[in-house]
Amino acid sequence: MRVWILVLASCGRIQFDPVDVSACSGAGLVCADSVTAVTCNGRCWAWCHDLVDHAQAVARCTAWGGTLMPLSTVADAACFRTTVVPTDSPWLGLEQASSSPAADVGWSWNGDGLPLDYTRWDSTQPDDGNGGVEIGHEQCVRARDGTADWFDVQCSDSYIVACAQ
Ligand SMILES: [Ca+2]
Repeated sequence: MRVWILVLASCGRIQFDPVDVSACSGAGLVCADSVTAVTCNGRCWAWCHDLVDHAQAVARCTAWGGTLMPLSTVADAACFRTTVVPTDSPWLGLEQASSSPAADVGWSWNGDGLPLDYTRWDSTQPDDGNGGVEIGHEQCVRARDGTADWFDVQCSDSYIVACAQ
């Protein structure tokens, strides 16, 4: 009987506490600069001020065990600028499929291919570098310092690393 109770307690913990935020740590996120780790909306977020291109930012977040700054829900987006990266210009995990026929289509979070439930583009974005037509120039996204709004930029540009588990 005692064993059965322990099993139920274990299942309950897994169901109601999917992320052990008490264990939130930036350990494993490779940065020359110091790493900041905080919890928000039940997730662990970590970032540093290293300036790297999009591919390098993705690789570092993956190695840490997370994904590049995912702001796919209103709740997660609310963490940004209030708790996670209050200033500075981080990469966001938004990517555009290379076959997209226009600047404002084909976007998904970390390449999952799912439609966006929430967007916060700057009023002038996405513009694919003012081209108006998607020609593959700006298929990654960052937030500009001082705003939470999204700007499509070239993936070869350099911005800071920010991740979430
Ligand atoms: Ca742009």
